[in-house]
Amino acid sequence: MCDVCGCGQHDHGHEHHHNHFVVSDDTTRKNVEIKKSLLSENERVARSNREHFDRHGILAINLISSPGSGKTTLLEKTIEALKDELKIGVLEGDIETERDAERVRAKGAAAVQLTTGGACHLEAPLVHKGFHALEKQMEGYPDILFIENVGNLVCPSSFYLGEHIRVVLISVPEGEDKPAKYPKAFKTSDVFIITKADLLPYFDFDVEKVKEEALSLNPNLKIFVVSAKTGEGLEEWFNFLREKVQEKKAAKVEG
Ligand SMILES: Nc1nc2c(ncn2[C@@H]2O[C@H](COP(=O)(O)OP(=O)(O)OP(=O)(O)O)[C@@H](O)[C@H]2O)c(=O)[nH]1
Ligand SMILES: [Mg+2]
Repeated sequence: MCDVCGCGQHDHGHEHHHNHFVVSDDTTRKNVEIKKSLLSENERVARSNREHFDRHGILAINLISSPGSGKTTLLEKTIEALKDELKIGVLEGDIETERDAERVRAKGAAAVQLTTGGACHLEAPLVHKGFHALEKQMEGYPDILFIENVGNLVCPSSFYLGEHIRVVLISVPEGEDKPAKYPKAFKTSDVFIITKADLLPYFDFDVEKVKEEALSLNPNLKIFVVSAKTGEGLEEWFNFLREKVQEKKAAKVEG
């Protein structure tokens, strides 16, 4: 699948029956070493991104979910609601196309599309580059920077981008077993948003059970249940963002 993080390293393109989990040859060892050095280079640039955001009092939020969970739709609603009170910038991560950047621009936010050309997650150096393009576009700094990661619930959890808040989203049709099956996304996030709550009557999705399971993985998760369609839960999300932006600005003044 992705050549960068190594998640496709066993895709040899032929039929075979080896057990990959016990293979320990030279190629495997080299792949692990390359992955480790990529992760540490990523970490170094992520820290420098974070310092840059802190210096300018910018609240950076990284959104992670499977394709289609409703990341861009939630951003569209958020921009509509907050654009008159906050400066909003968006970095849109996708494998291909400018579509999500066009969608959020149409709602009034500045946006830069980051296309990974195959990689299934964003990395800190691309965010660094994209943020400078966004600064130029905005002729200044945003109050909030949203980074919409590539639709994928696995690999983005391993790559810190310099964000202050990591948000994981699961939509109701995806099923209630997702926190347990994709624990890293939940363990490394600060916020969990259950999206498409308007579809609850049509699916076996027990919200309380899902919340409980997510909290058993990470007791510090702040949880929202929202519907972009009916507006349910959105005001709580907007208030949370307002509060966090104020905290960030106050920290900048004190610093
Ligand atoms: N019923 C319902 N549909 C929704 C809601 N939010 C988003 N959708 C629909 O879900 C689909 C995918 O939404 P997107 O916002 O594009 O999802 P995404 O997570 O940005 O997708 P990728 O960028 O491809 O990963 C669209 O058809 C949306 O209209 C919601 O609250 N309720
Ligand atoms: Mg999207």
